[in-house]
Amino acid sequence: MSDEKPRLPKTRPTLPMPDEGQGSVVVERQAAKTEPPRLYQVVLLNDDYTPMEFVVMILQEYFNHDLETATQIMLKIHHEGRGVCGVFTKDVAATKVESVSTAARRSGHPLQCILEAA
Ligand code: TYC
Repeated sequence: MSDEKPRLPKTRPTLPMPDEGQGSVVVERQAAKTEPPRLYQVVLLNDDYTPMEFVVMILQEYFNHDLETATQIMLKIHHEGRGVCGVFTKDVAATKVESVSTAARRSGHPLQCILEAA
């Protein structure tokens, strides 16, 4: 199932031109400006087995956080159960989730990484 909210096609009526005695007024519809893309959070979940160092490495390598920020985010996840790694467009967020999940699996860790609408 798609989590996309339906987006109505956006059109905006242009102002009618004055009727120059022709007996009719044409109302044009013009495509409205493109909306900014929806954003998605990539969230890491806590577990009892993934080493803290591995989570810090993931936050540095895949989300470009420096060591101090990565450590703070990891500790937040450890204490609160979850934490946001970054906010991205849908394709980028989905690719991050896939890359992190693959890296965790390859290393034998149960680390869970999910995507949420921001
Ligand atoms: N709770 C883990 C431990 O004590 C560390 C951990 C932090 C695991 C964050 C996952 O997303 C996570 N080793």
